Amino acid sequence: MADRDPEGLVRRLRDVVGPAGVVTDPGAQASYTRDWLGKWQGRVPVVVRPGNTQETAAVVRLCREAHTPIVPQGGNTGMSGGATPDASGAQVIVSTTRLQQVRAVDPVNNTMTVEAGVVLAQAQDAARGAGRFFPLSLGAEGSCTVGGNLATNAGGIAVLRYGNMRDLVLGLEVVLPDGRIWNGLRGLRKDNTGYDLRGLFVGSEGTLGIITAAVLKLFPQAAARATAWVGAASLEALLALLQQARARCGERLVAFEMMTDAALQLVLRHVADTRAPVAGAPPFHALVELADTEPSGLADALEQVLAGAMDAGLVGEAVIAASQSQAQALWKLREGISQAQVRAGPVVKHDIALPITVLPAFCGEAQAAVARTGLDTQVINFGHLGDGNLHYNVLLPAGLPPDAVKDATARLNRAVHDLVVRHTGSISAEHGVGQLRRDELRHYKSPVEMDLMLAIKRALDPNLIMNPGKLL
Ligand code: FAD
Ligand code: 2HG
Ligand code: ZN
Repeated sequence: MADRDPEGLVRRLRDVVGPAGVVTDPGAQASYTRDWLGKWQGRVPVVVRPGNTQETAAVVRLCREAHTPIVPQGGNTGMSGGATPDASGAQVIVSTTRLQQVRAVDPVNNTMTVEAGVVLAQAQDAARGAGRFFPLSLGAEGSCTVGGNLATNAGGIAVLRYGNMRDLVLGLEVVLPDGRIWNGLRGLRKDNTGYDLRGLFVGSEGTLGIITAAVLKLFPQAAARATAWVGAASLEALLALLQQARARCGERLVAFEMMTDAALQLVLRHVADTRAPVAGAPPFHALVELADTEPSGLADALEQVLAGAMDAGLVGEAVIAASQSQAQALWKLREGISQAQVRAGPVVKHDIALPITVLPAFCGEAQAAVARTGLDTQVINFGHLGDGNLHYNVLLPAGLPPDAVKDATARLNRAVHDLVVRHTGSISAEHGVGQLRRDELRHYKSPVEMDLMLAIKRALDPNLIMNPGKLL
């Protein structure tokens, strides 16, 4: 800790947030200082849990005075190590988990104002309670927070229809690195009064300030949903199906998720109560979902799209969920992939975005590039096909020693990311950079872009106390 009197700082922080707002016992800190994947482990003298925006600002001011870096943390479900402190013991975690208020829901303006520590599923419930729909949805929605979703610009399964978190936010309240509060909680769809400050904080991964509240967009609730699973012989066939579904269903198409058969088999092996949705083992699978505010006609529309695709030879086996529980069983297969990977062994994660046109060529070339490393690997390729976002993950043998995992990670990152950049893609689509991809970012971003980002960082956080070692 840069502060010469860390105990004094902890005492002053306790004075601000009360005894319930500080965690100093290392046992009780364990769930904060380690990430859920078990990749990163940090050490802190204290986890601070302010109860409101004013307390958060006071905490930031105290840390700034004590030259003590802050690691903002929400639900700690991130995939890139952004919320895990370093091992120096010189940083403190500021957890938003007590910022729990749904401050307002306005069904006429179609907005709600929620605090950063509200869990995503609770935000969805609050919208539902007012007869509206908040569309961000992802596997961790039972524990990730709205603040974390904003700070990582989270994506998930409905981006195709509703966009990512950046598209779903109208206003922000942020505690700045100097302890001032920026109140930008405006529920406006039009506001051209200068630079896009809100946009700066979305995706900033805790490096520019602590988001304490947000105004989020709401949408009409769907009256009907139709969900199908299809098997296909190639990625090209799935892309053709995607185009047809879009052309016929328009905005009713809300999700188009892809997984290879290797990914499905991993889930069937490692996740309880799962079974193969279609006969045979087609090399590619897709989970397609339509939703509409009109209660009737949706299943027919889906059936027609699939019948047309079958006639054209695009898909083989297909199944349409006949009930909500069947739909849930299909989603369980898709959402079980992360857990199945954890159980299978060390995995090198690639969260990449490409123009969907180049996905088939990319996948062929990436398979060859991974094979050329000569490593013992299995590619687990899946993702949000409609967004061009693949989780092109590579599984390594269980029990591989940490040094060998590190070496394999560096070689596989280079093999996959070189190809991504050659195809004008992005090396971080939705999980952020954190500490996982920091070196990769520096390797691939142009000097101009790095300069611009560093200039923004220095302007907002000249003392470099917000989440050092992450992103930049
Ligand atoms: P944390 O993990 O606590 O923090 C993430 C980053 O945000 C850190 O850099 C942290 O410093 C910063 N941060 C957190 N809160 C604040 C704040 N209030 N102010 C400033 N900075 C802050 N992500 C997707 O995008 N799409 C998916 O489909 C998806 N699926 C997932 C499935 C599973 C099973 C799991 C475990 C994770 C998944 N994720 C997915 C990743 C993760 O859930 C998201 O990144 C989520 O947005 C992180 O929220 P969090 O509250 O847990 O943030
Ligand atoms: C998903 O799409 C998540 O399921 C997690 O973004 C991806 O486990 C992963 O790599
Ligand atoms: Zn994803």
